[in-house]
Amino acid sequence: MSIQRTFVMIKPDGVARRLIGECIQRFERRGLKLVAIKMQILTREKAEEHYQEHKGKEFYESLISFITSGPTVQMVWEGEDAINQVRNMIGNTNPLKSEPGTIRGDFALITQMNIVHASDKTESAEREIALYFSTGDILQYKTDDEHWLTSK
Ligand code: 3AN
Repeated sequence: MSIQRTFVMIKPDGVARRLIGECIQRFERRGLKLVAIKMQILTREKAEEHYQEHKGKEFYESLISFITSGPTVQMVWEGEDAINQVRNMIGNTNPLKSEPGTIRGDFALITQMNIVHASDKTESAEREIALYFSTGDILQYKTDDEHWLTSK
């Protein structure tokens, strides 16, 4: 058993296309647990901090300008192998290479407007969660199925 937390952000295109519920429903149905959520328009400073690894790349300026262009939703999801499982569920960075059945494979065609971001490894998840949430923002609770599992 390896319960992990991962960071997920619905980008301005996902919010504008009213795909917040669709994304949340997919993660919930899979069995992941939402433990923190907020909504905000990112400042340039926050966006630069988030995407610091891409600074200097040719798409950097348009990435920052796009991600700060409208409301975004930040979430922390918890569950078994959550980091890899969520990455598999969102699909390849380039939607043209995303499998049908993934969020990007079902709803996107363009890399920059690929609906959703999710942490790619443990260190990124820790860094990204800390960038948007303080410890007290992350809830600890048990869902019905967890009560059932622990009582068996
Ligand atoms: P992912 O979001 O799948 O982890 P990253 O971290 O490599 O992908 O890239 C972060 C974001 O930067 C992507 N979601 C996408 O919006 C943008 N991006 C990455 N590569 C490109 C590219 N070649 N052209 C345009 N935008 C890109």
